[in-house]
Amino acid sequence: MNCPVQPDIALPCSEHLVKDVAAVPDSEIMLTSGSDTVPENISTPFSVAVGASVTGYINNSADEDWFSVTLEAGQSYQFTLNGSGASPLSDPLIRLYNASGNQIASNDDGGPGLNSLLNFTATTSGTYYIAADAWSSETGRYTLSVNAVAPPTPSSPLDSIDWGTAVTPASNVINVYFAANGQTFDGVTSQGWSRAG
Ligand SMILES: [Ca+2]
Ligand SMILES: [Ca+2]
Ligand SMILES: [Ca+2]
Repeated sequence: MNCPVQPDIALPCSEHLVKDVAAVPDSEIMLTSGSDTVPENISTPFSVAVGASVTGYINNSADEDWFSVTLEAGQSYQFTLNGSGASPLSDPLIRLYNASGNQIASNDDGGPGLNSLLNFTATTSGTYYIAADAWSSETGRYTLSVNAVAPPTPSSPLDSIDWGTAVTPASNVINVYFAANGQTFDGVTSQGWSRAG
């Protein structure tokens, strides 16, 4: 399929381009129920590369479509599953399986609307399977995407300061001191972090 390259424009043939990446057959892509061609187990011949997308179809209430994906230990990834195109899948559900085909993560509505978004940091390098599914018996077309992302930002130590006390500052400045027991700042003597109260 020769499609013109027009970045930032939703091309009519853009979905053919993503189809070609993963080589999902037309019988899966075209809007025909009952023509499921993407297996729901580790025998699937289809894959999706990191940084790529694939389009398919949830053909019936029992359908799941599995795509192998190679992940690297220590790398964080974001998987999205969105209803797309004509007859879009109305309520996607995304599942992540390990190399043995055991589910290790899933997400229903983490994306916009009822779409799915799953963040995952791999602890083991190798083959995983990312699967398109529907929350219930919905059928329809989907686009599944895999992207490497920066790891989640560590929690700020300030997040731990939540004693349920309303603070009404006299200005827009709140001073926070991490002080050892007995140290005094702003007229307040610390009781240390090991003591409650
Ligand atoms: Ca399918
Ligand atoms: Ca399937
Ligand atoms: Ca959903």
